[in-house]
Amino acid sequence: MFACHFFRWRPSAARKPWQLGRSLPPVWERCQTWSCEGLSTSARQGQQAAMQGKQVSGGLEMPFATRETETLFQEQPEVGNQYLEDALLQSYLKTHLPPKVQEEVSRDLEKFGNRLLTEIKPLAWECELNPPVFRQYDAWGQRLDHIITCPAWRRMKEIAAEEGLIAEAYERRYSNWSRVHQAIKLYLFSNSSGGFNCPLAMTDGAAKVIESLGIPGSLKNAFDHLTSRDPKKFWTSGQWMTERRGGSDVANGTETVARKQPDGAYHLYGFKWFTSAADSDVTLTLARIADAQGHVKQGSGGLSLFFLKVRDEEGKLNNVKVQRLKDKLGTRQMATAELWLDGAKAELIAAEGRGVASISSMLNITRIHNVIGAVASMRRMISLSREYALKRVAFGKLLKDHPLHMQTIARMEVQTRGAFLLLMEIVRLLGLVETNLANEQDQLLLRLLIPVAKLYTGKQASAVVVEAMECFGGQGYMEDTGLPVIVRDTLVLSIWEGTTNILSLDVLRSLTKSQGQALAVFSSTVQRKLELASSIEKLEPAVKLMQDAISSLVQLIQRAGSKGAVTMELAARDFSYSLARIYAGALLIEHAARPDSSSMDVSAARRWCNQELCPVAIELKNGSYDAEEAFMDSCLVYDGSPVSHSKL
Ligand code: UCC
Repeated sequence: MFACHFFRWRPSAARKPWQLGRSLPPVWERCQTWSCEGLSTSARQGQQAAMQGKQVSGGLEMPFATRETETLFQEQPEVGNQYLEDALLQSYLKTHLPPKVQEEVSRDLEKFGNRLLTEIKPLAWECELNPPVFRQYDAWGQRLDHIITCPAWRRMKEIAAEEGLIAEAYERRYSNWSRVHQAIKLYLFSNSSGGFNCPLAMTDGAAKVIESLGIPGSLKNAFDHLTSRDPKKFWTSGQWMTERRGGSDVANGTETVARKQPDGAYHLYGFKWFTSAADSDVTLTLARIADAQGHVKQGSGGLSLFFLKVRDEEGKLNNVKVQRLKDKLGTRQMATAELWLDGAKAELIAAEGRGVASISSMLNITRIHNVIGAVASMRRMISLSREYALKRVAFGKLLKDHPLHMQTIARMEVQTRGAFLLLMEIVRLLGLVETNLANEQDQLLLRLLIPVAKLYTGKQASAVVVEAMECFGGQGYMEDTGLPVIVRDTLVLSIWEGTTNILSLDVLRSLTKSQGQALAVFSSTVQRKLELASSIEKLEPAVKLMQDAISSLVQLIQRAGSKGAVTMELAARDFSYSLARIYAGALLIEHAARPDSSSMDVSAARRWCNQELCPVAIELKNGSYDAEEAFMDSCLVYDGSPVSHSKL
């Protein structure tokens, strides 16, 4: 029997106002404290866990009807202050930040870590239990299109402002380190945000676009709201990009049309298929400007970037109609909607026809947030797994004393460490770029590493959270433990903000645009990091493996370059994985080469480098990217009839 007796059934009649109008799954309410990690504990539980084996066999002697079904039999895994419990995070800050900045940032993070535990985590669980509902009409048939969010969700918005989760990055009080500070706060916030990390990602992206446009006068007010620390003033932004035919192929699939008005504003007409956090205050979106004859230009060059407020001063929707809310696997705390734009008043904010290029600074920011979410999910699942291993007895001993179990968690830990350092490297570079401290090489490296990290950590996180779920046995599959929420919310990370294949093609795009320079910078940066470690004996094997991987990569580029576009496309994903593994390997080695590094740092670097660092070289050798293999791919998929091969 699972622990549903810790929850009390509330009939649907007792729903709260924000739950009206949608058939909700049963609402379970906690009898005791709100906690997404599950059950409350008592002092006796440690003993109970140790006695567990005895109870199970002993239970057979006891008549079932008299057994204490109300008694907890397993102490729950609980995490503490996530800043204080993250040794790698602390050592990163100590190594890289100037001492005074490190001291202040550390103090803020510790305080925030406590606030997360005491105030924010319970709100996150409330958001999970009370997803947004959509009320399209009132009782008298009047159209409302009201997305009703729960009080906890709205409180998250206030907290985000109070904590400066966006502001921190734009105030730049720690110069180039402000981005690192902000990213770490978001990383700590991510798993306790009740899905509010999503609107924050887009808000950050919108602020970035406005800043990159030089904060034009017409957008100054919006920029101030998006970057405000005042909860009453703070706005969030959406990113309305996806249309029915254009999830990935935005350039060709966008149908929304913009008609210019005599006052210079535009009215937008179209249908947005996925709009995340549709309760946001403002949004950026793409549309095709119609000429006097009503004609629009197709393709990427026909797209322009617009800013609009979702509601007017009175709270009336800006000629936007909500068709319905999406029924998603995860991120259910957050309202994703289908929206009709029926003359929505908007402002053209960048050069006509430069929509994709202009919104790409938003994409790069939201992709970094995606990496933050991925690393945070991995870290949270590992923290819970290791806690559980200290409390759960199986086969007569605690899980922590089973070597195979520890090996499983250690492997996840190595993956998470690599991903964490990759994230830190990207936000470090972003901080340099934003404070004009970056050189051209830094900029090229950042452009290349964003898609690499997004695609790689999205996949890593999905694998790690599913693996970690197993560490709890059947409990990992139980809704009321909160663990499935983390799993569901993580699985989206390889899809939104560009799927793995689309991001792999973006990696190639960044290399092509730089005419190979980005790869040269990548390679020299990795080499530099390895040199720092070359005199450290314990790291020698790892350094050697990395050097072999880089030379394989260089040879591959020379060989594949002459093979044409199809080969490059087929190799794109494996190539991107190779870049991710090599770069993260270099970062782990660099971290392990610090004078005050620990044996765990060395072990993590060594283990990371023991995996296949350059899978693209192996696949090239196997002929996986040859035309015949591509033909066979199609045959395999269609069982002998290669219907899609003509396109190659
Ligand atoms: O909206 C979504 C969900 C929101 C939820 C956010 C929460 C996330 C945070 C999570 C927290 C846990 S999902 C929507 C996702 N959609 C996408 O990501 C779109 C995927 N598709 C692509 O990325 C494609 O590659 C496109 C749309 C960018 C391809 O468009 P084009 O027009 O075919 O691409 P082009 O022609 O290559 O690029 C046009 C211009 C070029 O500049 P110029 O003209 O100067 O040469 C490119 O260099 O745009 C530039 N460009 C970029 N620049 C394109 N991509 C980039 C880039 N990433 N960085 C810099």
